[in-house]
Amino acid sequence: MVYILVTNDDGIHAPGILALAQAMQTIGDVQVAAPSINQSASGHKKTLFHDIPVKETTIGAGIPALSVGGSPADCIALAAMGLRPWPPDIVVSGINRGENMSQDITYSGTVTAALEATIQGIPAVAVSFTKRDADSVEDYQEAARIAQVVVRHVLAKKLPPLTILNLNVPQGNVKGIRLTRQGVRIYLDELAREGDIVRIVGEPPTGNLDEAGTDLWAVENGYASLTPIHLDMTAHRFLADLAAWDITI
Ligand SMILES: [Mn+2]
Repeated sequence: MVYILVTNDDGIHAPGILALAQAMQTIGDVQVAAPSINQSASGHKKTLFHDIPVKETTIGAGIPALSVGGSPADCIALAAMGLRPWPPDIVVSGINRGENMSQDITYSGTVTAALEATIQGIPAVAVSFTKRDADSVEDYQEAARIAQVVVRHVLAKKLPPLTILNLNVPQGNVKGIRLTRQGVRIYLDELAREGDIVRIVGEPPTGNLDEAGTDLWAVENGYASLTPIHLDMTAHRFLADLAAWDITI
């Protein structure tokens, strides 16, 4: 029997994780380990030197779940250390409320939970849903259906070491799926200040939407975007140039 561990960064009470867990139940046994509160944009945080509250609970119709007072990556690390049955056949993270593309992936708890899984040797898929129109209804069903398709392929084919799949599904009628590379984001953050208190505000990020073949381009044009992500962050193309600097000590 296939066993799937589901996590997210929006928190254990978010609608996206319930839609994902229910979709994964059509494939195998499902357990959940997820943050107790919204941990969006927490990055690949490992909680060291602080207590982490954990609580056994359920979501939906009795899906066993661990609520974790820590980061998304903590959820996977703690699961691997014995707080969930281990190992799962796959870790699936999401469905995130909002897209995670390009440089977003270093901020995204949805993606970094998947990265933690591949560090632990488990294949992983991150799933995010683009809600492009603020007034429209959030419907995770199409993203959940597409996640099912991708997960079935991963279970059949496995993934190379330290490699995850990052799936982004646009709102509305999805035209198909495109294999993509990371595009280039443009962040529009602004500073709001009241005395000694500051806040990062501003419009949602945009990016180079015209460069064909990128994640940004695919979602902008109505396709689901599937990007393989590797944890080797070495700038391989720069190594030769760096060698030419002839640094000696
Ligand atoms: Mn989130």
